[in-house]
Amino acid sequence: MATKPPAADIDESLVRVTRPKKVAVGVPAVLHALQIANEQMGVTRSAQTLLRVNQKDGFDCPGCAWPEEDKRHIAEFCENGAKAVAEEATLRRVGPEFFAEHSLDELRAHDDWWLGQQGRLTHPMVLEEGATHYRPISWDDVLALVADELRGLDDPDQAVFYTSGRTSNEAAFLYQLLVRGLGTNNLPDCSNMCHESSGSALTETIGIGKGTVSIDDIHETDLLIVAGQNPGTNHPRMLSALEKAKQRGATIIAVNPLPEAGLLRFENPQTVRGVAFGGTQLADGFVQIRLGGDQALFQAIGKHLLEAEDAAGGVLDHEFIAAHTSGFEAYRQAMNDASWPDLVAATGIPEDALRRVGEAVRTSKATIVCWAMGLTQHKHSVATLRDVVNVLLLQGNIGRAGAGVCPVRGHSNVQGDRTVGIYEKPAEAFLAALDREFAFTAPRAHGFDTVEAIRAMRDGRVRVFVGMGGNFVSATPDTAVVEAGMANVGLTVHVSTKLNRSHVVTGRRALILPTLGRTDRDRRAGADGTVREQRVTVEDSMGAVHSSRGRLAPPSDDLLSEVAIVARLCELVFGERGDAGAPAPSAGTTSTDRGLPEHGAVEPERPDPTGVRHPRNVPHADWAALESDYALIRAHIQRVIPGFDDYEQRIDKGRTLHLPNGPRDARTFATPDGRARFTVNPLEYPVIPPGRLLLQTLRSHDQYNTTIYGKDDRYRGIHGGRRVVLVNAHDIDALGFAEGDTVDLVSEWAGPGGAVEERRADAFRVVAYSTPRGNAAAYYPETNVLVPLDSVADVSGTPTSKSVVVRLERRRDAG
Ligand SMILES: Nc1nc2c(c(=O)[nH]1)N[C@H]1C(S)=C(S)[C@@H](COP(=O)(O)OP(=O)(O)OC[C@H]3O[C@@H](n4cnc5c(=O)[nH]c(N)nc54)[C@H](O)[C@@H]3O)O[C@H]1N2
Ligand SMILES: Nc1nc2c(c(=O)[nH]1)N[C@H]1C(S)=C(S)[C@@H](COP(=O)(O)OP(=O)(O)OC[C@H]3O[C@@H](n4cnc5c(=O)[nH]c(N)nc54)[C@H](O)[C@@H]3O)O[C@H]1N2
Ligand SMILES: [Mo]
Repeated sequence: MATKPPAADIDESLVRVTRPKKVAVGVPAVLHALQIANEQMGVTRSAQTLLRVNQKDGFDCPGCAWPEEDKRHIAEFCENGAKAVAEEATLRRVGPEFFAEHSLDELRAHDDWWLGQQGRLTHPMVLEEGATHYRPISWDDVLALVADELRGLDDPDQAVFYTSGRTSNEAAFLYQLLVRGLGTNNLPDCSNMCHESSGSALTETIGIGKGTVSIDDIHETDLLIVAGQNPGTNHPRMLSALEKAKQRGATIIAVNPLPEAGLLRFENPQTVRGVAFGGTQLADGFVQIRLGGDQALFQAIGKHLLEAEDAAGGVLDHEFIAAHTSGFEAYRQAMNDASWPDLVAATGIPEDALRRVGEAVRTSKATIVCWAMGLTQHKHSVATLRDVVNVLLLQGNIGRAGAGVCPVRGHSNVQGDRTVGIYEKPAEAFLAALDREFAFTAPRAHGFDTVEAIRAMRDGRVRVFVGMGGNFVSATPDTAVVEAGMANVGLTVHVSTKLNRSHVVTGRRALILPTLGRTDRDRRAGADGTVREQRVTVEDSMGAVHSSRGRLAPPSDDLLSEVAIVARLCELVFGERGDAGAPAPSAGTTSTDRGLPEHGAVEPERPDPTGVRHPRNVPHADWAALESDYALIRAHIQRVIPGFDDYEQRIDKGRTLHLPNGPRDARTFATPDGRARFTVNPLEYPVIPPGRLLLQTLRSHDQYNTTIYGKDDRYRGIHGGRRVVLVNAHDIDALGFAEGDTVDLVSEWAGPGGAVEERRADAFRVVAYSTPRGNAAAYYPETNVLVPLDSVADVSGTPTSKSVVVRLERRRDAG
């Protein structure tokens, strides 16, 4: 069974543990990246490729969503960006012979690392019901099969369309149009498991679900709080920006249960100084907070600021509060009532230390709070982030230089995908614009997010699952439930670059549609036969959109881009220009009988802008033209989504299009009362039952989400294995274990009826590590099996991957 750890990975006696590193990056990092790149790509291709990352005429690094600096280094890449590129630009191939050689059962027995190591997918493949092996299939046949299946649904809500955040704006926009044209908003995405809590909290409080700072603000700030984020591993280019801020006199405070290397000291491989003089000390303060204690920390800061204001004044920005906010008095009252002992209990930080953080904020002229998964993957994440906003509003730290909120996104285009419509709860204004542009009526009912999609799969309500990138089976919580749910689906379809677990844990029938990645050259032939090289666009974590163009020969001539795959599906499902495709309706059948969408009160015939009359409620566009010229897709985006005026010109020659951001640009807030909102959020924090630990599931230095590059976690001193659990030495002792013991992790979750459900992950080696008492850490995705499907954040529905109650159990078979 796929949920069992593959045998090759389980001998954790092989793991070596050394002292964690205090310095991030530097020469060893560059050497390690080059070694991986050379293994995967060879020396010449490595040099060619790495020099093009994030250059103005090059491709956007698929690694993370941290923005590029305006002045780019010759090699604007980091160790982990280089690994992400090497993973994609590898010379290894997974073609029909590979699938003939390896049965599904055999592939299932391998771990994610092995699957990913096999190379790039090169041919469309089909797994027929009951078959033991995938076999090759032509593009025409495979796309016809998908289109038939989609048109044959009784109800479009029986299909689920997942997106992972590497998909370009162009592909994502077309994809959401396909989905809405079918008649559903079932568009779950990786964001649901990632920054959804940020989007929820920021939209409610400041009226936009995005951050409000630019890279210049980071450089110019006075105080940076980096909470719940490990940039040394996950956003290494951010360290250069932190270094610059630091050199200009900023104070940096790291808030984390773990002393992460990159936050403590940084050697910049791109400056001689960085390497020669032992690096810059980045964080001035390290708050070793308990898991889930951040809401309390920000309440403590707010309380401290309000007390200081009462004592001597001069702390709050009264003008800003009066002109731009609402709800201040209620917030002030709530902080007045907050109790220091509670705030201390929740954070594990003494009152005087909490007040010192408060003082740093009080005396700061401009403050930015950056965060990532440590703040978004808890039950009370939305409340926590509302309290972050409260603190910033007190001093007017939104919409001025060097100040603001900075959720640091993960996938390189996850923010762009949401901007162009990958969302299960689309806004009415967006849908109305879509309706006008494509002469149809998009469905209004909300669709499934990731967790709801899994529930529907579990309950047998999903007939077709499409994954636009990503690795749904491994990335989602409650692996056993997801695997069983997948098996309930009639057809699973994955548009992918690399082999992963979702290709081997499938629906009754399964398809693999191989596609181009960021680094691949994308040439499309137009109607006139001329072949043009295409570019795509992506949006970084700070709302800056720029173009990306791959330059490498694709892994096979037989690959279609994501855009081409979706455009062809649109044509097959909706017909050329939206008027052919399906057989003409015979008398007496409704569009639903024919498996065609029927939603809302749609007129049976509606004119389209070209004057042609169309019988059905489907979007109308020249799909073939869109496939052969992506600029035409951008023209549609420009007409549907505000802020993309002159899209084409503004991304030309490596230029950047900065999307409008009301709070940042003009202190305008698109909330119901037009003001930024102070909110009152009752304090929450996890209470750990006796004899149990609270487990966070996190990334090692050698992985990109479910893609495992290797089995080391260099900065944390773990080598040669991933099944380790990091525990405070006193807890190891108190629980009756010893360092090096092998244990099972058993999660405990009180289900709906109150009965405690248990989930088990086998064979982890216990490692003593600096983490607060009661807290533990282990790697994702091996531990996803422990995260209960119903354990999600309030409001945002994000799985609580940083907050899983576990007990350690000695392995029964251990000697
Ligand atoms: N190389 C590489 N780069 C990546 C990725 C990758 O896998 N590899 N993934 C990409 C993606 S999709 C994302 S979303 C980002 C993820 O970037 P991160 O959020 O940095 O990723 P995690 O490894 O989940 O790390 C969570 C951090 O928060 C801390 N933390 C956990 N719980 C708490 C808490 O309750 N409070 C506080 N204050 N801290 C806490 C952890 O100790 C850890 O340092 O990185 C992106 N970039
Ligand atoms: N327990 C736990 N679970 C988590 C998290 C956690 O911290 N803890 N983090 C969550 C987070 S933040 C995220 S973002 C999700 C990530 O969830 P996903 O985005 O679903 O997972 P990835 O591992 O990033 O997906 C990798 C796969 O994407 C495909 N791929 C790569 N590049 C491309 C491309 O350009 N096009 C296409 N079509 N396919 C491509 C490859 O086939 C590769 O195998 O996981 C979440 N799950
Ligand atoms: Mo993410």
